[in-house]
Amino acid sequence: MILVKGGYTPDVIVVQHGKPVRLNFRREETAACSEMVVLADFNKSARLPEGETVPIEFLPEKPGEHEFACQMGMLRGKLVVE
Ligand SMILES: [Cu+2]
Repeated sequence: MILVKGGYTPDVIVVQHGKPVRLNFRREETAACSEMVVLADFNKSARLPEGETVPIEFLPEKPGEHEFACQMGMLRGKLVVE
């Protein structure tokens, strides 16, 4: 579970390559800044209604580091694929 409130908590997520990943985002604020989360390297984005848990699922095929961020790129987190 990634809490979204003025940022992402935790803001570093470590996963294994070759295994399907589900990130559950839960936004606990109404600030417009955080209403979308974008995982650009995987062509994923989602709207985060306040108080709802929203999953983003994808398959990281190789090791590397990727950013997830709000639609403006102000709030940032890092996905580490091992
Ligand atoms: Cu923002």
